[in-house]
Amino acid sequence: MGAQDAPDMNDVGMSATTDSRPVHRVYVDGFWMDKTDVTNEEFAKFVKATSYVTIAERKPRAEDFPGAPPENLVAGSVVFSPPDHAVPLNDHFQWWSYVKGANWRHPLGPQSDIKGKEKYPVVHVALEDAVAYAKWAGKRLSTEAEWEFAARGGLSGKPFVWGDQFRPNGKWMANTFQGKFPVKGTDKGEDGHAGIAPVAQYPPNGYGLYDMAGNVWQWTSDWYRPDYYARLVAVGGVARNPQGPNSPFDPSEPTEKKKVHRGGSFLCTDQYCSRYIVGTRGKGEVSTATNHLGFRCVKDAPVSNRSAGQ
Ligand SMILES: [Ca+2]
Ligand SMILES: [Cu+2]
Repeated sequence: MGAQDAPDMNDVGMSATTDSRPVHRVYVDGFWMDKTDVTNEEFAKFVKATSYVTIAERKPRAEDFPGAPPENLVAGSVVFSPPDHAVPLNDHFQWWSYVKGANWRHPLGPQSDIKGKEKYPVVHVALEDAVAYAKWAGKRLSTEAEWEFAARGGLSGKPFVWGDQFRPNGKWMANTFQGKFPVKGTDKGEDGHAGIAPVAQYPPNGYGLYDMAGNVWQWTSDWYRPDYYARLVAVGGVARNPQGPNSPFDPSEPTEKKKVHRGGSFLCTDQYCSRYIVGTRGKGEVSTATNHLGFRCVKDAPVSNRSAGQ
């Protein structure tokens, strides 16, 4: 588990992948994972059955944002809003905006909708939204270790979930960003998709799982700490079913409670953030959703199946 910097990894403006080292061994019990990210169609069924309202659709409470002007306490979410000219890559506020009225039904804001996008991954889901869906479906979010075990699809120590080359024989294997990041309109979608893609448009990995790299980031159930792997290694031995640290800590934003994201998204590019490389880690504040963040679920395997493999 974990990643070294891959040869094509640049990560301008992002911290290097020191949080994904040292590479170490873990053991996870058997489990089942959804083949794809949860789609708009699936999420709509859940909302219909439960009348669930996502965080992005709720008006922020004044007590949670002391000092915020009341006109800013409006339901919405974070949307990729590319500039039309080159910008320095050390300031992500250049291409992310809080958009009033953006939510899973309106991914780019009130004027947008999801008609015809039934098979696209649901986005603008915060952690508790994903957890609520999983519970309703009789499933749960994966731990970070389970996620990486699944993503590797039986391959060990490879930079990509499909193997060694980013484009084996010239073939695109994941939905990432082409063109000049993050400039508007330069992603012409040489990989088949400019922006978000429906699920399962690229070959599955060795375990039959789709989109374990690129398209949308995925929530896991682990708190984020950059030193978690180092701590596991300090304990020694093979970590069994690690569940993440007991509490979150991100030195770059110490007051924010973050969980681990995995997989990268349609915005990943070797010019900025190569986190389609398996083993690299993302992170996000638990109540923050965006239009490149989704999730999938897992389910425990029956106990008899688990012991069969030992
Ligand atoms: Ca793309
Ligand atoms: Cu990225």
